[in-house]
Amino acid sequence: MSLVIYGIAASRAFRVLWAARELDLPYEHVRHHYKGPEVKAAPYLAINPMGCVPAIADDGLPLFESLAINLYLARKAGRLWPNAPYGEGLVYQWTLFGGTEVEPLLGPWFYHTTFLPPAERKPEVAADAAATLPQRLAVLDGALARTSWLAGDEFTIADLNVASVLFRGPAFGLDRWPRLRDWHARCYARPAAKAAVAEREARP
Ligand SMILES: N[C@@H](CCC(=O)N[C@@H](CS)C(=O)NCC(=O)O)C(=O)O
Repeated sequence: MSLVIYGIAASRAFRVLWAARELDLPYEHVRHHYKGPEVKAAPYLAINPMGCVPAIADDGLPLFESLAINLYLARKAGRLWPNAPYGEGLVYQWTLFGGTEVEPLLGPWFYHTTFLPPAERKPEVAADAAATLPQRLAVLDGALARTSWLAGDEFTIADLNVASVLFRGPAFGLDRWPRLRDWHARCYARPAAKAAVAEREARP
């Protein structure tokens, strides 16, 4: 059995590295930079035809899309994965919610307030995202009023996926949603999360 994870920790590969640690999976880490020529070269494009990171090769089987990779790894390991079909439904629901409703807002907000050089920032893009994001965060906060984790009473891959999408959540500010803020802190207090964060900070 061999698992190869492609992509530096300071990228969406962080999500997969966190999941692999949570699942106690041994892996080889190939630190391709998302701006590097290797991610646009044929050998890597055969693994991820989008030419971006992360991707994995699991016993030679290629897979891309960070959140899908995490669903696959958890399902295959049989850990961080609910037993009941409804729990699985919640895992899919929250993962897709993170990827389609939160990431497309938080990403541009972060880019246009912090990441891009000031001359390239578009304040109107950040403002639009900041206007819409609170409704999504309130939905998550409401869910956490019912159960302590997103798919029930145990931490699952849904929590990991959404928390990783919300990596920049504290920079946006989560104090208006105390349950979400506390859940985020609980997710990032996990030893596997701490190790993955340390890795992304050590090797930018
Ligand atoms: N939806 C993809 C997005 C992957 C993505 O955009 N990765 C960035 C790094 S975080 C990248 O490789 N960008 C370089 C490029 O697109 O050329 C996923 O979640 O895996």
